[in-house]
Amino acid sequence: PCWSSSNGSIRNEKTLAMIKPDGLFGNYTVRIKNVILESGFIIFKEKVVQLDEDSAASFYAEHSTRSFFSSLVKYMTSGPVLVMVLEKENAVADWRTLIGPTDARKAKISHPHSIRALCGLDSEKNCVHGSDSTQSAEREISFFFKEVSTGGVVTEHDEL
Ligand code: IDP
Repeated sequence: PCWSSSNGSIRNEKTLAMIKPDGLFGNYTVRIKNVILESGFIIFKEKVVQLDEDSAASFYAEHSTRSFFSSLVKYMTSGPVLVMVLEKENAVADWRTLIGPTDARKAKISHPHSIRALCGLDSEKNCVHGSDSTQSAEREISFFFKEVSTGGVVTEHDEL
């Protein structure tokens, strides 16, 4: 079952958030985590990962034909990333809203309080990632955390 509240949103939805190498190198982790916690998310799981070329390419497989793909893989493997499973009502959409538009230059103008406006540089180096749909969240969470269940079903050790 999906656990819906009265307004139809999914309670305890999960999404995948990532602080990309520029975010970690720039020491933005604490500020980003404060935004996460102040916005009512639970950090359900987290770990630091160094992606290799194959895993970065696989994570961004949907962009494999784009001109920026090899540059993206190089960026994503340039240092460690911090991946987090965030949980709250409407986690997917709310985390996307908090991070702001893909192009950090545009974010600084149109969404000055977004995380990408805070720590991103341009359309590639935008310091954070967020799943763009519940389907992506499911794929991306199991990409990094095989043990986490994402469906609306509450499993034995999923919740307190
Ligand atoms: P999103 O991260 O906001 O969902 P996507 O279009 O899914 O944006 O792109 C994935 C990642 O690929 C972006 O976060 C960014 O790092 C990189 N990227 C997207 N568009 C461009 C571009 O036009 N040039 C260079 N890198 C890009």
